Amino acid sequence: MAEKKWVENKYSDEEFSNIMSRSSFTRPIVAALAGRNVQADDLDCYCNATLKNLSSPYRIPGTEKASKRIWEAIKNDEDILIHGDFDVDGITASAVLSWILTQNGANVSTFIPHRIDTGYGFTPDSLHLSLSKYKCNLLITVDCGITSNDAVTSANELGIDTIITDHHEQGEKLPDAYTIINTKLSPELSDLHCLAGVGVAFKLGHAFLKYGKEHDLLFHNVDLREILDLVALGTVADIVPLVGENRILTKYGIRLLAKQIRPGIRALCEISGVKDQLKSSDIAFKLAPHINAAGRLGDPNIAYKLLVTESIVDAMQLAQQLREYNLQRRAKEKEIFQEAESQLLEKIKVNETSSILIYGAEWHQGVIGNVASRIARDYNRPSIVLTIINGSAYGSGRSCSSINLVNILSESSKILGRYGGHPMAVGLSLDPKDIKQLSEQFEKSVANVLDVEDLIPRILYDGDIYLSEINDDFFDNLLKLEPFGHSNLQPIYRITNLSVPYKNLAGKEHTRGYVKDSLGYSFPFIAFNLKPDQLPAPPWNILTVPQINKFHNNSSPQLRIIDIKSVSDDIY
Ligand SMILES: [Mn+2]
Repeated sequence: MAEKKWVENKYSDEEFSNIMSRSSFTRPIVAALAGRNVQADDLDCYCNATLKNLSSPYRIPGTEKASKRIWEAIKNDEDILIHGDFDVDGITASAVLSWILTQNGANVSTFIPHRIDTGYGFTPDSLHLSLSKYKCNLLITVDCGITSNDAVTSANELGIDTIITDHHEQGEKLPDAYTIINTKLSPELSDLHCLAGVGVAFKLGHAFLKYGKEHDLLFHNVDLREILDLVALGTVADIVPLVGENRILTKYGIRLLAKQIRPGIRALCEISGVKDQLKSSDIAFKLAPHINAAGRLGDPNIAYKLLVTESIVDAMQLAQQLREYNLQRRAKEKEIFQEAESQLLEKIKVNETSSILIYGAEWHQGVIGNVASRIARDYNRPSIVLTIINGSAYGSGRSCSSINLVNILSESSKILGRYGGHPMAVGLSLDPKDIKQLSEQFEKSVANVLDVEDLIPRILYDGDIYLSEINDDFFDNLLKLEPFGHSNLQPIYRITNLSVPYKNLAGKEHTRGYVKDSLGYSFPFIAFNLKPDQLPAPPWNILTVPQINKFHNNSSPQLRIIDIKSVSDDIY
């Protein structure tokens, strides 16, 4: 194992005592809450927030104006076109808004661009392609559009009003749209900057219903709770922080998802092996990859149809297709990752660089983002993977630590075509002749902001605990911290000075066993992807996620080991 630095989540003793005295939580849970910066005053809301705690959608500028315009479109029998995107966020956002508007008599069609044919987001090409298929007087983008100045100008020339809803970072100049709904344009809405594209679309849907109720226009009082399963799906899949209102939306959404009421969700759970007790990790690792695979390798409309169909027979067929796509996606990804890695070992002295940029001819555009993620994670450096297709280079970049890739790329904007995205994940295109220049500038820009410290992989943990503290109360309390995900990871604890009375190979490459502390308490553990002979010499200090292991009808607590150090080697 590569040596990783263990860093304890910092919190003040005062905050810890405040939470301790005002809750019935056990010490390890209080440490996790304090480390997540949950204030004692917000404790009740954090643990028990209900949908009533969602703020008014009118807080977001543009929602009221957009709502009025949509109701006008319904009254005048105009055609509304929702322009989505091909990832889970863009597809669920399209489904959510389309459902809310259709229930109230709107004529809605949905266009999801094809990654290879039209590329990412709302562009002049995607506008013209969508207009060749659907009628449109009013166009609403979801999860895209904030940098689509040209496409909006073209729409204006055609007499089409455009409402932009997006959560991506803005460019230099905002598009000349009818109205723009994006919380990131308003610094005072920082509590809503975490929303995914589907969260923003949900807010517009909510505003639309509120406006309808206030002006006596409602045709059908939609129960927004019924669509929260899709909001949770898009939010968790887009890896936005699960804090603030995202926590509320996903908490209730996951409960609905777990009921598998929607035929598409039922079918998707079936083919991806999700049973009852669905958790946010099932969304991230099982459901989302299948939906994304449609956009990566085939037709994202299959995934869209799956989410909106009312027929379980159709849903099973569509889900089967997604299964195929996902298998192909995994095979391609593996192939390209291996090619990229051998190139990396040959050409790049990773220890001497701050960044990684690699490229290949005709690598499949749909999977290079995942390859970049894996490289950035494995080598702990901001990484760009480019593919050269038909004389152009297209790429994906993924960041690490706190480096903002949108800012980094802006320093190379002269040689880039389209680029943009999020601080941690960007897309870009350029002329292949400029790759060398980009590579040099990228390295320079990253080196400028990168600390040597940033290059050492680190694991944040929530404090030291004793084996005796992992009891039934602990696991009951832990449920209050869910849903887990980005910015709210399942708590990781350090336990020191453990002997290992027993360990054995589990499956082909894992280890199961027992650890024991000096007080005589012992506890079962599982160490994934580590065989017994790869483990350091005991006694151990470990970082662990205590969890309930469910197997058939049995459930028992165990320690999932995140990292191990021999006590004698633990210099940090
Ligand atoms: Mn998104």
